[in-house]
Amino acid sequence: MRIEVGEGLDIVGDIHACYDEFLILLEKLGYKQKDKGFFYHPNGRKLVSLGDVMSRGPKSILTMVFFLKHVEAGLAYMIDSNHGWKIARWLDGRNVQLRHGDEKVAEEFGLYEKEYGLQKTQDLKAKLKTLLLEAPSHYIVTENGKEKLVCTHAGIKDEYIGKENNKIKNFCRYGDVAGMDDKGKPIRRDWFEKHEGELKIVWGHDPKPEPFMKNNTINIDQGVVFGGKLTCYRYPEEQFVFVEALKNHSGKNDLDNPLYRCKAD
Ligand SMILES: [Mn+2]
Repeated sequence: MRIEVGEGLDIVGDIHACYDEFLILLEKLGYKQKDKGFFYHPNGRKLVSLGDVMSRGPKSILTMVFFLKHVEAGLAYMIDSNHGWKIARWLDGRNVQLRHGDEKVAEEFGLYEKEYGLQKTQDLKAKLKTLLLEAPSHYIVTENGKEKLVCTHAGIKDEYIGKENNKIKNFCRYGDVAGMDDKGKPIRRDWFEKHEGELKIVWGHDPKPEPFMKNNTINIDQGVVFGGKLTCYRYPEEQFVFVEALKNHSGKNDLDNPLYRCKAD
């Protein structure tokens, strides 16, 4: 779970199947498409996805296949996440309820199978299942071997950094959830209040209108699927690059839209 910063990392927040916005982001960041659909950065930079690349939005399969290819080729890293874990279990044939936009992934696979046939669909599902099940709960970014930055999906406790077990995986997928409120929304505890020290933590999952910084933590999920924007945090430059959503893809509006709730707050 350690990555040397190398020629630089482009850390991308929750894409949620907004593949068109993601391609615009890659262009803005200077990535060039070369042979067989691979995207390379001329300076050798690499991509890090904070997870939730699929579900809710329109192009889950294309986005997952992008990371399948680029992770296999050593050009990108992808972290475990709540939707990723749900889809992994679904692909594994386990009995899970697909909702909160995960049902859109199943719909896409239905269309994919009609177009490409059962065998090709099963092959792809098996590869994506492995990718998602093997994704780590977090990465530690090092510079000349020194730990500088942690990338995770929904949060992490300081004492979990560098370790991996089921409890830690769940915390990183969902954050510090204290149950559900009477409307069925998760009650989130602010794990970042307890973060101490020099190590910077970059996370997503909880959409906020702008990057949110507290105690050396940065949230870079700006809710592109809800009509917000897709965020990249470049390291070591510590710069943000944004792509505005082409539309609100989520089907949610007004009070159901988490971005709207943030703005109203
Ligand atoms: Mn999430």
